[in-house]
Amino acid sequence: MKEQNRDVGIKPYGGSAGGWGALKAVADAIRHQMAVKQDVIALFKVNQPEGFDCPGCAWPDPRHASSFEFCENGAKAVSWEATSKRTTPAFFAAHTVSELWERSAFELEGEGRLTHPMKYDAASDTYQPIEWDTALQEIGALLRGYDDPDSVEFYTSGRASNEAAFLWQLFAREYGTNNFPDCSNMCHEPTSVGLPESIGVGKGTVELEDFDHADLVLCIGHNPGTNHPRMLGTLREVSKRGAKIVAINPLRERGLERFTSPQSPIEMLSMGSTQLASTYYKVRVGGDAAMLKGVMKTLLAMHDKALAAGEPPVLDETFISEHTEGIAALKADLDDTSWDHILKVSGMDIAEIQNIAHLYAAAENTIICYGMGITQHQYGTQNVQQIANLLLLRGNIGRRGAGICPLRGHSNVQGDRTVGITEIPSQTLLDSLQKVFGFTPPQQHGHGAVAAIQAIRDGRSKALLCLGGNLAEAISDPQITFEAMRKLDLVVHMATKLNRSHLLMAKHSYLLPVLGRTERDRQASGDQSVTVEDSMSMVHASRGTLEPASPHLKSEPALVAGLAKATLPASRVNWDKMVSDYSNIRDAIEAVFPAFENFNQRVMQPGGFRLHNAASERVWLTPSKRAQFKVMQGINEDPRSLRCHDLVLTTLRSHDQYNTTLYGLNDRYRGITGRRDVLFISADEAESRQLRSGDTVDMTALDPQGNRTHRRMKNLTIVIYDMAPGSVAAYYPEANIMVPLDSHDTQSGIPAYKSIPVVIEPSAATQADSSGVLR
Ligand SMILES: Nc1nc2c(c(=O)[nH]1)N[C@H]1C(S)=C(S)[C@@H](COP(=O)(O)OP(=O)(O)OC[C@H]3O[C@@H](n4cnc5c(=O)[nH]c(N)nc54)[C@H](O)[C@@H]3O)O[C@H]1N2
Ligand SMILES: Nc1nc2c(c(=O)[nH]1)N[C@H]1C(S)=C(S)[C@@H](COP(=O)(O)OP(=O)(O)OC[C@H]3O[C@@H](n4cnc5c(=O)[nH]c(N)nc54)[C@H](O)[C@@H]3O)O[C@H]1N2
Ligand SMILES: [Mo]
Repeated sequence: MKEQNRDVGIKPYGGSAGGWGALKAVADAIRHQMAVKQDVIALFKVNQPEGFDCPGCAWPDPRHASSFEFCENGAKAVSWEATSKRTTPAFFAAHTVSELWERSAFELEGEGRLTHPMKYDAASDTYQPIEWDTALQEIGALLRGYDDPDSVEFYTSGRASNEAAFLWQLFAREYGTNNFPDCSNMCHEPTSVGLPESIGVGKGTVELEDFDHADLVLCIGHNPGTNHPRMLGTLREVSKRGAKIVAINPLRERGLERFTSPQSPIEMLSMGSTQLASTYYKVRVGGDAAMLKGVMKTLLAMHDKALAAGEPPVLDETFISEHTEGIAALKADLDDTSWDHILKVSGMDIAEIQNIAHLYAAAENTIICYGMGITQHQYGTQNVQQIANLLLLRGNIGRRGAGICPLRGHSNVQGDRTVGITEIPSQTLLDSLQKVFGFTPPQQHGHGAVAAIQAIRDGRSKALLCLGGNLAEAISDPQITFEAMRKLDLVVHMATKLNRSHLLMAKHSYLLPVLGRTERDRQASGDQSVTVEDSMSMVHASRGTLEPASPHLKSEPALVAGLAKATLPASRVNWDKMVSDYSNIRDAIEAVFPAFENFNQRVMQPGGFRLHNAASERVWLTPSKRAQFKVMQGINEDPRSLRCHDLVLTTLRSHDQYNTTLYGLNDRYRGITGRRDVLFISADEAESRQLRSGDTVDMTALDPQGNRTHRRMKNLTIVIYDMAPGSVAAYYPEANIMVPLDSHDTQSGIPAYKSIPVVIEPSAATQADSSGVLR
């Protein structure tokens, strides 16, 4: 770092990830921010056979884990839900919606758990309590009144259990639509769309045990210290075994560099730590595909050279000829891609790219992990496919210690997809629903998240029902989205805590409180468990142990069933039976999806079971029954990549947030305290603009032609950070105002949250807004 950041609240972080800092952060958070009672903490049974699944992330548990694996951000996620604070009818009576709108996201959720079903009253501009039955009947009547079922949107956030999600899609499809915007559309859609074309399966191929056998783990575009902290324990083992970890990320993230395991008394007491990434490469924001192509180009050259010298081949030629298609086209594309282009777009040196290729060639088994740094781009799907290409070149899919590992987001986002939350259902799924339930599901495809907002904006969609989440704040372009939402006829939110989406009032607006995953779910047959699927296709049970936050809460499955009954009086589904005992829902899931054979029995095994994954066994479910090398289309001609805008903005999560939920205003590992109105930039980029740390700037988004737009963030405080050239970073969701709704990956529709061309200039104002809260 060339210069110390001099402003208050910005100080480089010197420690490792984890360690005493993590323990202290949890203790502070639980005591102060989250107001969790001591006796409740004793009930935490996270990720244990008898307990609830951690709502924090989708990283799997080590098999047969007997003890609670400590994770700072998991503890925060649980405590945030287990708070003793309540958002009651008295609170809503005392504050108009217009007044609440002025509050920050942090303040809104900070009010605690929702306790009663509420309905908006326009005359008083307040939410008022309503009886459950009245609410359900009113919503049912409104839904029955729409001529076209496709004018209703059914949103899902990825915390919903398999049971809730399955009933949700059943309700929507019997109602008559495939409109399933969901958080996956903003997250790993490029994985769901890109991987089936490449390897026939839209999921990762590795199991946790594969990390015990890998020689090389490439971590591209994810930040496990904050977003998947339990992964650090796995990486620590990899590193201790002497295997290599290589990080490729525009920002130097402490969680990829060093870790002190709170599970290790020796590391904790000696203040020691384990090095994670042996090498760290700073790729330019949006430069991954170019970097990957550079690595493959090098690999091909190494292969030719080895063959000429009579040395062992670098590529796995047997695997390529027996299992794949398209190598010639890939080679031609790599030949056509100039080093000049690769270096310019990736922002890396040729030596760095060659180094990655040499490490990859030297490793027997390689796993590539990736997150939002790969997916949330204009070319997110093609980025994912380039990763698959690189793995296929050396046969690194479908054998022990090797494979592709997308790090999923929400704890059950993968499971929701598996049980039918998709706007592009397969014919097999639709036929199967018809066979099992006897109604004809709609055949035409529905809306994903961006398409849903567009339909609402254009008045084609009239109603939005949200099973959790905060769609309005999570999606791009709040300028368009907020206005669109206010035009709806009906909006129904099923939620645990108050957020900004709930304050965008439709003609008829309902806010319905649900049980969280930590809470006991009592139904007619007794206490219920639900099930979830992690990033590695492991399905296991989760049973809440805490007393519900209010006696008026409904479980998500019960609420969805209630809505369905109120909407569809002639329904073919026995909703009461489903809800009385969730085993009946699991039987129905098994009847529709053969992969869930013996579901109720297998899920009772400690640790659950793994869903079959054909690609892991080298069975390729592509049309030609072979894995496909995919050539990038469009990018070489695209002005966006060729022109190489001077600065590209990426949007990030801080250490103190869960998506749109802010736990606090700190970002410990990046050295930020008490604020979020910052812009990360490298020392060189700052110097070339005569900017110093602590200066304030205004940032303007550019359109693809490089013209200025009206999208602007003002008074951002410069933070000099060890990061790639040509790149700047700001926090999500504040920076969503910089992303136009129509700026998304053409294949998967994912908003390009992480490739926004921008310019920055010194602020007109001399003083930064130090409240740390941007609205
Ligand atoms: N505590 C906590 N846990 C979470 C979440 C949370 O908000 N808080 N969210 C959950 C969800 S829904 C998700 S999807 C996951 C998200 O987990 P991640 O995928 O880790 O999410 P991000 O913070 O968006 O960004 C990831 C990393 O990508 C890097 N990056 C940015 N742009 C680029 C690029 O162009 N190329 C490359 N190579 N890297 C880039 C950033 O520097 C950052 O380190 O975490 C889940 N877990
Ligand atoms: N710029 C930018 N935008 C992004 C991203 C980014 O990296 N950059 N990331 C994207 C990603 S990966 C995602 S996944 C989306 C997140 O999009 P969402 O999943 O829609 O958003 P969350 O912030 O996770 O939702 C938080 C709300 O969920 C509700 N909630 C919490 N627990 C429960 C529960 O158990 N049941 C129910 N019914 N409700 C509950 C609470 O009311 C809380 O306010 O955002 C996307 N937006
Ligand atoms: Mo996500």
